[in-house]
Amino acid sequence: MSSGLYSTERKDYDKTLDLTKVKPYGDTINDGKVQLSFTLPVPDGEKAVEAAKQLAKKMGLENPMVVYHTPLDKDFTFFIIYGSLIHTVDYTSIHVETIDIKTMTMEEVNEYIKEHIKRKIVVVGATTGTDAHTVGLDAIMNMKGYAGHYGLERYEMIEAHNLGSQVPNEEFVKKAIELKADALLISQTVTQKDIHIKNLTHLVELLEAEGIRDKVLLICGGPRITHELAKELGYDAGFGPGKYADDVATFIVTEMVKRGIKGLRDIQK
Ligand code: B12
Repeated sequence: MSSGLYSTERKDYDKTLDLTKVKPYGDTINDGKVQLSFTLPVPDGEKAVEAAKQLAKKMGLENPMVVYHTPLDKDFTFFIIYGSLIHTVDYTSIHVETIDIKTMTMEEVNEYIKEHIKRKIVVVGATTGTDAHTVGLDAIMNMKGYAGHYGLERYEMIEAHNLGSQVPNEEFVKKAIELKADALLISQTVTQKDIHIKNLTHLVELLEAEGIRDKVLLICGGPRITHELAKELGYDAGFGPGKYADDVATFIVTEMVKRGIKGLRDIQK
């Protein structure tokens, strides 16, 4: 790579950049400049502004400036604050779990399935629990696709079932067994009070109780989902923004072959 923060070129240009002590950047390297926004449950006014400033200092901002504040109603105030962050991180010591595969095109995935799996694969997806956000899951599954990437319903060798939103975990598991799924796709958008974590964990528990967890690929996605979080929760993979049907399809088919996943075809219910 010849450009970007990591290149020798860039480091020579900016001698003050130390990747063991990285902090935010505004105008000059190491200035620590950040913009922060939050709401306080207090009425708008000078006392509220001072409270926001004190909180920003406690968060590690030097010289915090409240550049915008507005009442949301009589008891709540919204703030935007600028300041310089005092904290740094050691970028060189960071390791994250990522999905390290070269994404195939839809045609390549179909060919791969024909050659290596020799039958159509069954993918069942839903937005589960109380979550009513369907757009993310549709982006992955819908025939029309999203951002120029056709969804799984368009794939010749994939039988894709989109069960929609607000599907209870119990019903999802029942449907997955009925449809003889090979891969399960769960979308979670709402994160308030960590409801997505509880919901995702509950599904894993149900699959384990049915004795079918290891027979399927279990994949989740959504705006707050990372691959690392998904793995922590007992999923095989997690896909967030910027990921599309072809990324998901590639993961499913290569992983099915690599791990010899047979799906739920032989489950009698
Ligand atoms: C549209 C929308 C709605 C619509 C949903 C309509 C529908 N049919 O989906 C409606 C109006 C119903 C709605 C309701 C609510 N919403 Co809303 N909504 C949004 C909004 C504006 C866009 C979400 C969206 O469609 N994104 C586009 C898709 C394509 O992006 P995506 O989901 O990230 O999907 C991508 C990846 O994440 C990934 N992916 C997603 N799912 C999956 C699944 C799998 C298996 C895989 C592999 C990948 C994958 O692939 C996609 C493509 O790259 C967001 C704000 C925003 N701008 O993001 C708020 C937002 C998500 N909503 C929010 C909230 C709070 C709510 C409500 C609770 C509001 C309320 N108090 O009533 C309700 C909840 C209703 C419910 N029971 O779920 C919050 C969530 C905050 C949080 N941390 O939980 C947001 C962020 C708004 C905000 N800033 O407060 N909402």
